[in-house]
Amino acid sequence: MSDDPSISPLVPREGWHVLHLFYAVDHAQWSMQDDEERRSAKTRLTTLVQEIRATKDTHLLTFAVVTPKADIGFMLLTPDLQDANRFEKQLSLSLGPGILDAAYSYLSQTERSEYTTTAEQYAEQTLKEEKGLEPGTAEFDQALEEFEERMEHYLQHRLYPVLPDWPAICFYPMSKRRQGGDNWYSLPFDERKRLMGGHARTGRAYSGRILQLITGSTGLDDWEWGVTLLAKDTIDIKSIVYEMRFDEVSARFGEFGEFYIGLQLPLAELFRRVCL
Ligand code: 76R
Repeated sequence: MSDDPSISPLVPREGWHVLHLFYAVDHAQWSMQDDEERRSAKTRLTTLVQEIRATKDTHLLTFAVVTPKADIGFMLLTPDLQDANRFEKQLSLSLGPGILDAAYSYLSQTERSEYTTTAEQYAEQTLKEEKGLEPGTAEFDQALEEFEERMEHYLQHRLYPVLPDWPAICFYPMSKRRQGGDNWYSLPFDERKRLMGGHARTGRAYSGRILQLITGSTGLDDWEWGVTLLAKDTIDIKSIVYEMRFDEVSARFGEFGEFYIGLQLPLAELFRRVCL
């Protein structure tokens, strides 16, 4: 909620706003603060993080960025863009002016995908054609029921995700190519759908090892999607991204921005980690 009641919330018809924020710590500025100032700065950030996390339908991941591309990262998911904007300004200033320098940021929204597999497609292509199961048999019905349950969960997760505290977080922005014969947006829907089907198959093999969240950013930021991957082992991040490069949809159409790797940490450890 905004402090000024005349400012209306800006909540999308469905889904949430998502901000990825990456900051570098200005250690020269920080070293000029005395112990008392440093303590109160850290308390301010800690209190702010608690306040953000106490906001309805709002999640905030805090992580240390590996490599000097940045030091501290936040991933904020919240319905109202007014809140997202307010929290983002507060986070930037929380340790005092000039301490956190923006290194990279990304605005996107959670979204459904128009290529999600339907139960009919799964029944036809996967159960009948690939697995050779007969409709009406117990095996077929059970497999279809499992699929429907999984998809309900998957759709809910895409729009209203609750992300686990798995240690490794990978973020990168991406777009689909729009060049000559490889213009994703000039392909007919059926062709795009077929290509995305192959992509989903590769992705599903990482179930339980990779938690992926694809958020849309056309019109909101410089690329078309933000890709967030959570993992317990960085090998799974490396191998899913590698394997997908062979997938026709990534091989022909994928264009990628910078990659950021972070480690989710509680704030007290995060402060120690980045030497604050
Ligand atoms: O089962 C289904 O039908 C859902 C399938 C699915 C869609 C629609 C899916 C599954 N993704 C979808 C959409 Mn994905 N994804 C990426 C990347 O690095 C790269 O090459 C690409 C980055 C990864 C790593 C990944 C992982 N996916 C999308 C879209 C949006 C396209 C659109 O809507 O126009 C993008 C940009 C994208 C990119 N994908 C999966 C994964 C994984 C792990 C899965 C399986 C999820 C699961 O079933 O649990």
